[in-house]
Amino acid sequence: MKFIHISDLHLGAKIKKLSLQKAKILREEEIVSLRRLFDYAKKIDCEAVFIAGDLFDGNAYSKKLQNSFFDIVAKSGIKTFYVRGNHDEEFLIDEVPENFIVFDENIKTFDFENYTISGQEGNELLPPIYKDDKFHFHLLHGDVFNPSSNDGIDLNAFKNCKIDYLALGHIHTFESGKLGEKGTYVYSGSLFSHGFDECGEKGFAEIELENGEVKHRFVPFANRRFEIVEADITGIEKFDEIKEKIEKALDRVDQNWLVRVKLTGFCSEDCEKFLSQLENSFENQYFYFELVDESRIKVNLEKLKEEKLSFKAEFLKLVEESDLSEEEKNLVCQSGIEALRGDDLSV
Ligand SMILES: [Mn+2]
Repeated sequence: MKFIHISDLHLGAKIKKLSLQKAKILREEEIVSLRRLFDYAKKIDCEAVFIAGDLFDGNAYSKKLQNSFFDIVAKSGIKTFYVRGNHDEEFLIDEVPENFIVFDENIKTFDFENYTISGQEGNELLPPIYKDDKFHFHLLHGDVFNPSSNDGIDLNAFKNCKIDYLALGHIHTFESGKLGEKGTYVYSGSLFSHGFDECGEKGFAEIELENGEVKHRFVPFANRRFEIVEADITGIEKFDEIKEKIEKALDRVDQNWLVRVKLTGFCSEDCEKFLSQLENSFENQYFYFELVDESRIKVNLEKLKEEKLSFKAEFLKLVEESDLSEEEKNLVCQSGIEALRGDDLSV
């Protein structure tokens, strides 16, 4: 007997960095992915799908998007249980399909032959009370790692109530841990990501229940992902060499991904960091590409000290004569010169 647990789809979320055209491609792909997910659920004869909140993002999305989603759910015929998240608002449509069950602020339990499914929306959460020895699924949306935060969930309150599988949403990466003696809490992570703050593989949790034994696993699902890679250009001066370094950093990056390359390290003032040229050479190879320069210019302190009538040279001399340790002197010199030059400080 199999179940699928997803969360944090944030359907309709704006993706700020992308052009309108690319954002539209992503939005359309998300609906196609959802169709693929429910097709997969049917293929594995899935008993029920759990959506642990943040299904839609606010209310600034189209009715068409919501219709497409509910059309997929209705056609699948699979029981789909949903608890609202902090980003969910009232649906734009009046009626949801019959097989789409919404939990509200009052805790509620649905009873099936071998298992029960319960859930509750909001912040005033109560532990469920079960009257049988069946397998117990419970759905919540919130943060178990910060119980005192606004969206916090105190796991202690759920430790002894015989929940077997606590299906959670809110945290966008797959995580799981023990709940009480026999139970597990699981974050499925977001089904697809919408920015560089949620890099890496995205997907869902698949649960298998057999003779009272339960197994769950993360199933990578999203075609696209956001990825940040670093290219350290310390000591590199020439444009072609920097390009090569970036190519190397992009070694394992798929062309369908959305990628940010971060230049790091120290280079000289003469370094050929032609950023727009570099960006041009890569941007057509990936669905989205951006280059962020976080490398620093190496300050040649010895050379600066020799400058005549120079504020920088006088500053360096003052530091040298101070009682600071060698390490502290270095740090003060480096950041002082950067500040005098108007650079961002590296320390
Ligand atoms: Mn949330």
